[in-house]
Amino acid sequence: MSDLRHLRDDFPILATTMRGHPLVYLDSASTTQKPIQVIDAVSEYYKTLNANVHRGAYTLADEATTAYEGARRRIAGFIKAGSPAEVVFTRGTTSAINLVAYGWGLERLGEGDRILLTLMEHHSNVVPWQIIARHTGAELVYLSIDEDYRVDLTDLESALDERVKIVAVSGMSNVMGTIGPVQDLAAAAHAVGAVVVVDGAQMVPHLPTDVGDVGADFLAFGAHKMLGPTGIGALWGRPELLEEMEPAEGGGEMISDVQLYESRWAPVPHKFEAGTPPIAQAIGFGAAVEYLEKVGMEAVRSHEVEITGYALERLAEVPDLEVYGPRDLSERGGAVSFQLADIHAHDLATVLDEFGVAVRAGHHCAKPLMRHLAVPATARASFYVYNVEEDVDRLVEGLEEARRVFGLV
Ligand code: 7TS
Repeated sequence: MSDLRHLRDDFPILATTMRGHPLVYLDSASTTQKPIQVIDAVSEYYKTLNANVHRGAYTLADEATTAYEGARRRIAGFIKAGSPAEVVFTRGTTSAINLVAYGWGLERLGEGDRILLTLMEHHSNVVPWQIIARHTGAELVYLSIDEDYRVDLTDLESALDERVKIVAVSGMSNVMGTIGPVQDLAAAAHAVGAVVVVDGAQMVPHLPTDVGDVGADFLAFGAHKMLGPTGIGALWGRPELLEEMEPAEGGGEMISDVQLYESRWAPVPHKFEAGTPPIAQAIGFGAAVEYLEKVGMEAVRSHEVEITGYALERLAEVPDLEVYGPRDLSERGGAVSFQLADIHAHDLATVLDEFGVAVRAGHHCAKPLMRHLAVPATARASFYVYNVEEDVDRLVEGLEEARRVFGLV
């Protein structure tokens, strides 16, 4: 296995115990753990640089602004954006998608228009569009999932016509690990004049990302699933679309002039960043990206393929276990959902917790997908750079113990 084991020393939490066992953290699709480099960047900011950005006439405020804008530059570089101005800081993936829904969709959609989604979307790429559809009279249409847990493109031709104004798709499923057919959808969507929004919450942390290759018009992602702090994320947008797009929030920092009855907006990206931004979090996000760049995203991806391959192999040895997700490693990332016989996922997760193994159980904020898979919930193990084969072995031992506890052996 491409060995990233040495990285574990950077993550203080991995040295802790849970229920008397060394922690096996298998919930990185929810949020990743943070390396000391990110923790230090946040705490150094508060110790040495703390001031509000874009307003102070004093040195400390200038330095804070430089650090904040430096983080934006680094994040833009990480996704190969043309310029830092194409990167808008948001509170996370959810608020980045909401920004497009309110800033772009609300103005442009109307009766008879359609928003095309897929059945594997996270609620944060469903509910904002439902709200916008309700405001505008537009309707939602969905592409289904095929029996290999991939987005089913057989209905694409009938689903995608000039009524479709927005195509919103996940770059990687947080439930099944499926990599979304983003490039195919983007090409087809652009052919009918639709705008493409990619939910990159799982994709950007796990796959080397070049926005030029993705082919989307907007890409939403968040820091906390890629080693960074919570409370910060980004929306990348094509510069001409960001210019046209309305701000979804008004307030300080986002204006160039305010009169009694109207205002003019600050240049992009600031017109989308109303109020004091999460400064320390942005700096932590920059540090996370710097860390991932040092590891190298190609190495992140190869490690994920290897550990997911090992997990799928080991899980196949567990009787009564059904795994939901593509088998082909080139089509998937490291979120592995499963169901053990008819045991509820929460009960299973509770037994695994007794062994220090942290997995998520539930609908994973993807209820339409759960209904399609005809399960109320799944248990999910998800991997990141710090996971090692022994973590998978501990998961499998926990599952064997669960089979005993639930009387399956
Ligand atoms: N999109 C996808 C594909 C996600 O996996 C998530 C979070 C989001 C959007 C929303 O991100 P947020 O940071 O704005 O909340 N996914 C999960 C998960 O799988 N378990 O907890 C959060």
